[in-house]
Amino acid sequence: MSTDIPQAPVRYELADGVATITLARPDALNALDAATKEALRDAVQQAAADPQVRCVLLTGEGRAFCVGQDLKEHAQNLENGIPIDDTVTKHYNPIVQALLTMAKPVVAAVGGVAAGAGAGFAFAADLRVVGESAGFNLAFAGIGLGPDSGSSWTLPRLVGTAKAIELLMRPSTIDAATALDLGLVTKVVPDDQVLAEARALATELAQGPTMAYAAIRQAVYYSASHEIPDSLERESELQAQCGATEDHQGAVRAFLGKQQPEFHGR
Ligand code: T3D
Repeated sequence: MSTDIPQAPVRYELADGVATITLARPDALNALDAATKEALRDAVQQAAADPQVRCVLLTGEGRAFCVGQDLKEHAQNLENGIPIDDTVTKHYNPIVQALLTMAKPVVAAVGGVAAGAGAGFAFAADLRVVGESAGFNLAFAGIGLGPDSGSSWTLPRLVGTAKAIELLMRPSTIDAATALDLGLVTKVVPDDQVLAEARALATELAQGPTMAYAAIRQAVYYSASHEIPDSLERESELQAQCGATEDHQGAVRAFLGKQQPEFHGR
């Protein structure tokens, strides 16, 4: 085998309805250089578009989940006059847009530190399974930047506006136990069980009512920024779509027949 071929910076595996997307630059703590951001953007968009995928599991290889923008590459870009908004528009925004809007659930397995955009990606998941020694660092202001990767949208929804501003203005690594208390994470588990626990959760979700999960994401996010009448109207539209699914109709029959429902995501 040639040693000249660099390892792909992102791996994509589909099994049991779960697309596992793994940031695979462990020696760089999964820092986001251009190749990694492009591969990640393509992977999340592929998962969003593939009807075989009924849940996405996002994780990072090695001792970090992701430390955000690769600052070594970033320094070179600054020297070469490449503007910041180039990567935000080309990479960070489409990645987070896909994570937050795909019509299926997203689980993050956070086995180590998640910083900057890495934290933003984790916050864009519906559920976060986190290792005991993992942590989150809203590192942006530490290098003189404001928030990106959707963290100005997700973080206040997770912890409230005042805490979000504090975490962004005074970045430090919040440990897993504190993150759990703040409501930033779903579950803290021993480090060596993060991936297995997250995979079990993702597999469970992949066997669930996919369109109902999509409706949950869409209704909750919509209602967070709309008045009650509009939110009720949106619930109504989404419920009509769910009500027309085989999954709903089969589950009602199963309930009345005192059987376990089987969901097929349609
Ligand atoms: O255009 C744009 O880029 C805008 C987009 C921005 C999106 C962003 O993500 S901005 C935020 C970028 N990320 C950061 O600022 C995080 C910087 N890192 C840290 O604050 C800390 O390293 C951590 C809190 C993540 C972890 O701390 P700790 O004590 O566990 O590890 P460490 O010793 O600080 O770092 C270990 C090594 O990783 C070290 O290298 P060395 O000394 O062993 O050779 C460190 O330089 C390197 N490293 C950590 N983060 C990055 C990094 N190298 C490149 N890029 C990084 N982001």
